[in-house]
Amino acid sequence: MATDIIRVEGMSCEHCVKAVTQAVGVLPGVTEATVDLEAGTVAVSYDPAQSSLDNIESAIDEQGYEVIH
Ligand SMILES: [Cu+2]
Repeated sequence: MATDIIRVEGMSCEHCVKAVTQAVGVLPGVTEATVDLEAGTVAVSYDPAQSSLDNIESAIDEQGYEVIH
């Protein structure tokens, strides 16, 4: 199990929180996705054998938010 904190730009309201939480939450192996709106971060716990950090970042990107490295 891995936990990563991903910085995301463009999340501004509860709609964004829901969109990102859902998009990440449905990925295989993801057990927890928590958005911190104030900090602009998403904390993700996942099984690296099922989803990679790249997959997770792509899912956030597809929702229209920018992942910051
Ligand atoms: Cu929003």
